[in-house]
Amino acid sequence: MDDLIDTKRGLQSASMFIDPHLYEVEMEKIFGRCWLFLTHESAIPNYGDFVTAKMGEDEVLVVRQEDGTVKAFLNVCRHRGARVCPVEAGNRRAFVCNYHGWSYAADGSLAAIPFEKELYGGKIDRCAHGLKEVAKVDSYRGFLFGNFDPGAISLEDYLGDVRWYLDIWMEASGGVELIGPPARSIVHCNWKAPTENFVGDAYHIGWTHASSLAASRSMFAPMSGNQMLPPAGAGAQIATRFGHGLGILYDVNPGVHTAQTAEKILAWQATKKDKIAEKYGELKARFYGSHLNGSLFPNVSYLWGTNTLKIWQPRGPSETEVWTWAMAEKDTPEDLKRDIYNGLHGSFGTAGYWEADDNDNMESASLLPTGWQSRKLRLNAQMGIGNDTVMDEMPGVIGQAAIGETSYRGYYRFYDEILKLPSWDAFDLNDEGWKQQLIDADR
Ligand code: UNU
Ligand code: FES
Ligand code: FE
Repeated sequence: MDDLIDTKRGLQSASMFIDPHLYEVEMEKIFGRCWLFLTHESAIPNYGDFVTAKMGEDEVLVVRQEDGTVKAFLNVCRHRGARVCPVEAGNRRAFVCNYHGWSYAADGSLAAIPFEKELYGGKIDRCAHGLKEVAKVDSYRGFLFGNFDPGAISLEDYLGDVRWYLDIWMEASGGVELIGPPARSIVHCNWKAPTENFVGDAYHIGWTHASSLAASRSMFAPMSGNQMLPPAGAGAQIATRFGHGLGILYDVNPGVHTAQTAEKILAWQATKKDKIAEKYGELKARFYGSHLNGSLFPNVSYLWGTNTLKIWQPRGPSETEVWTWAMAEKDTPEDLKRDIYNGLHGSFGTAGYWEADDNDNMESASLLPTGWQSRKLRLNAQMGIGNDTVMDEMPGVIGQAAIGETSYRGYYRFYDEILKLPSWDAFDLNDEGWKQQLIDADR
C-alpha cells in the first residue's frame, strides 16, 4: 500500500479503484472515522421525523428527538439483525422490527418485546439491546453529518477551511434547501471516481460533455468540443486540509442550465448581490455569482450554480449508489425553483444527459484496472504542478487556473494520510505542513 499514492509526484495507483482488500481498509479507516453526510435538517423538522441514510455500506436511521436534537442509529435489529425500518422517510414514535416485532423508541431504546415475560422470563437485558447509536451527529448550516468514531475531531474542525467556501452557498446566499427525496441510481464504478471528478475536474467539461454543451446553449457552451480554453483568470482550484476541494469558474453561476433558465437565475441573483457584497465582501459576492464544483471528503459532491448535491455511496469496490438532490436558495420564487428542479434532474439526475456523459468514463476508469497489467499503471494528476500557492484572501492551497488538478492532489494527499493515521488522537490539527507538500510537488 506504500506506493498507492505519490503526493510528491501527483500520481495514484490504478489499483485503488478495484483492490478488494484496500476497499475493506477504506470502509474501516475512512468511512469508520470521517464525517459522512446524512440529510438536511429540513427533511426531519418534527419529533419522530426520520429518514434512512447510508454511512458507507451501513444503513442508518436518522431521527428527530423529542428535545429537538438528532440521533442516528444502525437500522439493524438487535435480535436477529433484520432491518428495523423498511421505509425511507416518515414520522414514527416507535420503530417495530418486521421479523419478530421488537420495538424501539425514537431514542433508539428497546421499548417492547412481544411476550417478553412468557418467552424470556424477564431475563433479557433490554438496556443492552437498544439500537446501536452513531457516535456523533452534528449539523453545519442545516447539513447533518454523522461519525462512527467517538474520538473523531469535531465537524467544524473537520470541515475546517472549506467552510469559508461553503458559506458562500450555505450562508451568504441566504441558505439553501435540498428538494427531496433524492433520485437514486447505480453506477458500476468505484466511489472515488465520481468524487475526484467533482472535486476538481473542469478539464473534462468541454470534451466529455461536448454534445450536451452544444445542445444546451448554456453559459458553458463555448467550451463544447474544446473549441475554447477558459482564459487566464477565468477560475481557480482550491484544496483544503481534509481532502476537501473545489473549483471555481468566475461569473458564470448557472453554467449548465439552459439559456432560458440561466437568464432567470442571473436576474434573480442580481437582486441579492449588493446586499451580499455589503455583508460578506466583494470577493464572496463574486463567488456567489460563480460556478463552484466541489467534493467534501470522502464522498459528497456539489455543484453550486448547477443546483446539485450528490452522495456517492460505496457498494463494493466496483459499484456506487448515487443519490442526487436538487438544491436551491431557500428564498427562490416557486416558479424558478421548479425550473431549477427540472433543469437539474434533466442534466445531473439519474437519466440526466450530463450524468449519462460522465457515467461511461466513471465505469471504464473503475473497471479497466481489474486487468492484471492495467492495475499496475499510475494515474496522473499532475496538471498545474508548480502553480500551486497560498493567498491572503482565500484559504487553502490555490491552483491558479480554471483547469488544473490541484484539488485532486489535495484529495488523495489526505486519503493517503487518513489510511495511515492510527487514530484521531495522533492527528495534529495545527499542522500546516500539508500545504507545503502540495506546493512542493514536482513530478
Ligand atoms: O462535474 C464537474 N466536475 C463540473 C461540472 C465541473 C465544473 C463545472 C461543471
Ligand atoms: Fe483523460 Fe483519457 S484523456 S482519461
Ligand atoms: Fe461531468
